[in-house]
Order: sequence, then C-alpha cells, then structure tokens
Amino acid sequence: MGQHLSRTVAEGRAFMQLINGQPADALSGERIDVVSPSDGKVFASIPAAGAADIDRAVKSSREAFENGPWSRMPAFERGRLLTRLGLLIEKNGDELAALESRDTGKPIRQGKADVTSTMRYYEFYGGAADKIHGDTIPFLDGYTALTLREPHGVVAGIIPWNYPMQILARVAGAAFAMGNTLVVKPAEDASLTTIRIAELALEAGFPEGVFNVVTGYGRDAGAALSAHRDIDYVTFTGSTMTGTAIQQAAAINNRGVTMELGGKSPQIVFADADIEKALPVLVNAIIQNGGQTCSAGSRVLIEKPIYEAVSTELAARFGKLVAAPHDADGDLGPMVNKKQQGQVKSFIAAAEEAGVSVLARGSVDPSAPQNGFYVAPALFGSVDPKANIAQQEVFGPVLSLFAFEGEEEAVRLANSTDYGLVAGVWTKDGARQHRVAKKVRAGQVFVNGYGAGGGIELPFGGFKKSGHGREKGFEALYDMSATKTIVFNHG
Ligand code: TXE
Repeated sequence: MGQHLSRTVAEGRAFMQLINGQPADALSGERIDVVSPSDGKVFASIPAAGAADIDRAVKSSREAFENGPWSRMPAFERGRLLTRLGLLIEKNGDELAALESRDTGKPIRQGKADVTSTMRYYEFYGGAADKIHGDTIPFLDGYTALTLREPHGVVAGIIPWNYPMQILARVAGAAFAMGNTLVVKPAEDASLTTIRIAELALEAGFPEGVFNVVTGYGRDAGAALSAHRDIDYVTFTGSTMTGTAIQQAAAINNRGVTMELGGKSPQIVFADADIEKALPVLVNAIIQNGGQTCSAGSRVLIEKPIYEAVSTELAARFGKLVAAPHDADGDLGPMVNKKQQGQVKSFIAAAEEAGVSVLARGSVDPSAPQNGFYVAPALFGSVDPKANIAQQEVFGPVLSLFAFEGEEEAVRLANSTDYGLVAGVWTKDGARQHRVAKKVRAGQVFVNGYGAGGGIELPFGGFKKSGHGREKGFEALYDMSATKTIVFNHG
C-alpha cells in the first residue's frame, strides 16, 4: 500500500447510499462532510438521511424478504453468495484498507488486518449458512414435534466507527446466513467501507433490496431506524447510552435486540506470570486502534510482589509510543474525530488534576498535521479503583495500573466496574487459570494472551452494561433467527 492511495482514495467523492440496488442521495439532498482524522480536512461527503429515507430502505428490505428470490434460495446458495462477497473483499483489499484507514485514521496496517478479518467473517458465515438446523423432539405418543430455525425478517444494523468493516461483517454475515434482509446505518464518522461493501455484494450476486445502506446522523437516521415499525430485529454496537436509547425505541414495537456496548476490560497479572510474554500484549491491548476498541484492555491489575517491576517496564514502553497519521509508521493513529479527541484529553487532564500518578506519556509525531485529532498515550499508576479513570470507558490510549494482593482481591477488582466484556488472566498455575476465568464476569476470558475481540469463530458479547446477546461464531446465528416449533398429530 503506497502512501499515495491511502491519501487520495475517495478524494472529492460524493458517496451515495445503496437502496434497492441503486445509488440514492438523501431525499432532502442534505450531506455530511467526511473528515480525515489525520489532518482534520474534509475529503468527501455522504448523504444525511432522515426518516423518509429510512422508510424507503425498510420497504425495500421488506419486499426483498417477503417476495424476492432471497427467501426461496436454498441455504447453500446464500452461503455461496457470502463466500463470493468474501472473495471480492479480498480482491479489493487494498482499496478497502485505504478507505477504512483514511476515514477512521487507523494505521494502514490495521486497515489491512481489518480487511483480512472482514473477509474471514463472510467466509465463515458462507460456510455456516447450510449447517444450522432444528431438532426433532420426543413428544407424546401419536405426535411428531420438530423445530425450524427461521430468519427474523428485516434486521436493522446500527454500526459504530471504530471497526466499521469488521462490525458490519459480523452483523451481515450472520444475518444473511440465516436468510434475513438488512438495513444498515453505519456511523456518520465512518460510512465509506459500508457503502463499498454493499456495492460488492451486488457484484457478488445478492438480490436487490437484501442489503440496503442508509447513511446519516444517529439522532435522525439511527433513531428513525431503531423505532421503525416494520423492523423485526435490531442489532447495535456502540456506547451504552445510545444502546439504552435504541432498546427503548425497539421496545415500543416489542422487537428483539442484540447489544454490544462498552467495556473496561481488566488483565490480571499474577506474580508467577511469564512477564516477557505478557508485556507486549498488555501494551497492544490498549494501543490497538488507538484504544478505540470495545474490548480494549484498559485496566491492568498486577500482583504486589511484581508491581514495581511490571509498572517500570510498561512505563518504558509507553514513553516510546508515537501517534502519527494513518499512512505513517506510528504505533497508533489519531482519534476518530474532534469530539473523541476532546473526550480522551479531558479524561487524562481530570485524572492528572485529581492527583493520579502519571507513569509515562507517549508523544505525537512532530511532523503530524496540527489539525489532526492526536492524543499522546498515557499510563497511570497505583490508580484508586473507585476513580473515574478506573470506572469509565475512555476509548483512547489510556491505561490504568492497579496493585492487588491474592486471588480474591484480583477477582473483586476485575469485577468492580459496571462492564463485563473481556478479561485476561496471566498465570502459570493451571488450577488458578480455571478458577479465575470462571469467577471473572466477562463474555470472553483469555488465559496467557489477550484477543481484543479477535477470533471470528469465538462467541463474543457482554455481561452487565457491556450488553446482551452474542455475536460471532455459531452463537450469532441463533441471535439472528427464531425457533419455530411444529407439532404433527397423527392420531
Ligand atoms: O457512539 P454512539 P459515539 C463508545 C465510546 C465512545 C462513545 C461515544 O466510549 O467514546 O461511545 O461515541 C448511532 N439512535 N463507543 O457517540 O452514539 C451513531 O450514528 C440510533 C463504544 O460515536 O454509540 C452510530 O452509527 N442510533 C463502541 C452508532 O450509533 C444512534 C463503539 C454509534 O454511536 C443514536 C463506538 C440514536 N439515538 C463508541 N445515536 C463499542 N462498543 O465498540 C447515535 N446512534
């Protein structure tokens, strides 16, 4: 990937939504500027959809679900279309990585890694489409009872800006494998790859109306979509606050929801851990995507005997981290927008003012454009578990360290926030690995490693305020379908 492509891709382009297989502007004609986080400059635009656009898209998806070829297509053929889409994503990987990287500010290598994962989602769900089936159930004499797994119908997918391509893929892969049709609203800050992937789906042979994309602000397009009466199921990834609003809107129509919300994920490092193995993983878990990852490892709990040594090592590594433009070779890119940059900076400033000890700050590449949304990474030590920085999701390159004594305190600290998405446990003691992994309230627990959301095959989702429902793996296929029981009376 040359710098040239990632700087110029999409330059000056007025992007369109995709409704019923056709490019579509917003009915109002209004547009949203697309800003590059690396330099703060506008480089493209997307339509600003309102309720009327949402209505159009939902009608198209309803028609495709009720009367189109999609519903009559054998599952293996739907799977084949998904696989074909995955191959087209691979073929267009350089363009997609460049688009994602410019649109979100993430380093180009992360954009490329996202393309690989995205491709894998469509491959996985392409293969899974004809492998989910119901049961026959022993029932009363003279009866045969069986279950079918049926699609919900029209699914609404509201997608955030941190991993747009990947999060779309986990929603779309599972929804399509089960035979649903989909209306997607990507985030106003990062819609470009969603539009491009819906175009590739048409090229792969998806029937019109199966995969509709509307772009716009959350308060307009997002709110109208989640409250629409003809949506059968809503799936959302984003902030806990917006998730609550979306659930309230969906509740008016009594619709099911999958919610993948925030996190404050802990990594617990016991004194017997392989520290050399742990250190790069601890740093990467908070630096990947600039810390704008729901499963970011934002808290590291260290057993007292090794606290000094581990915190000194982490401080040395944090001090060398450099934030740089998406197409430079930095450790992290800028934050996605000015609001996110402001949020992260104010968390850091408030913690400093409250007297939390700053162990190290990284830096911003001096040649990075002044108007980019950069934040120098921050490492805080001996943090009070009740402090704001210990409890709130910062969603930036900010890591807090805590000291603990013994297994019980480790588990108590790990579970001491409102969230429960992911956790890491570092110890060589096999029995302790099992005990702690079971006691930590998190949807995914990694032992002697940390996946930060990785693993297409692995079910993923939260406890507590981190959400409910499961994405990824086969579990997502259950969320994206409903069981129907049929009973035959032979008597
Ligand atoms: O998120 P929102 P924002 C967290 C993270 C971040 C904070 C704010 O802590 O700092 O959220 O980010 C759409 N009805 N995460 O404000 O609002 C919106 O258009 C329907 C965690 O950008 O959750 C976008 O498409 N939709 C996270 C999507 O919701 C609405 C990823 C996400 O935006 C809406 C992103 C409404 N009323 C942020 N309001 C994760 N879990 O990975 C907004 N939207």
